Amino acid sequence: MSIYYIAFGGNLGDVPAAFHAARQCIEQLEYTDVTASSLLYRTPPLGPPGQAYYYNAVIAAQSELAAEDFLDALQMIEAEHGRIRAEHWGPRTLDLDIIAIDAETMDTKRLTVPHAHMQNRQFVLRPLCDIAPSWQHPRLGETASQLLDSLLQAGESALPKGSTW
Ligand code: A4P
Ligand code: MG
Repeated sequence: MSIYYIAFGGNLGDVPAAFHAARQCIEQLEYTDVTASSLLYRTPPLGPPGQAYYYNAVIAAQSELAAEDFLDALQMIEAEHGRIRAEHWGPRTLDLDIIAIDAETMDTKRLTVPHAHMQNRQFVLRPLCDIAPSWQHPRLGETASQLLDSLLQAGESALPKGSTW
């Protein structure tokens, strides 16, 4: 049994509806329970200019699925909710990334865990801190809340408070 932290992102169409549906689909996966959900944040887009603001959230799920099976399931859920992979870091309806799996590290063709960019992204760290502030990054040795503090101390402005969803 592992705890998966899953980041939700999207900036096209009815994103909150896609997030709700995706959370329900994850809850319905075999051997899997959603155990926590962060607040829902509005975040400035990282990537090509001119994109709409994103919605972002993070959930925790307890699962007996192996990591690549879990990734397959997330990619099927993305496909069902109209994910179009056109432009790298471009607009998308629903992006589901595995942020972390307990304190595991993984580097395979399909998976880097913890997610390679999580430590630089307030849109991941802020919601992760809602549900797991003391989760410790196994490569960097810092907790989610320490990583978030580093970004804020480096001068990033804090995201506006999130909302329930
Ligand atoms: N992959 C490797 N590691 C992982 C992991 N830990 N979780 C591989 C999920 N997938 C992982 O991802 C490409 C491949 O990464 C997958 O096939 C998988 O085998 P993708 O989701 O198909 O493509 P992508 O999302 O376009 O690329 P990438 O690099 O995942 O983009 P990001 O990092 O997801 O960034 N701005 C705001 N404000 N909020 C956002 O959520 N998101 C992005 C996308 C850009 N700007 C944003 C946001
Ligand atoms: Mg992605």
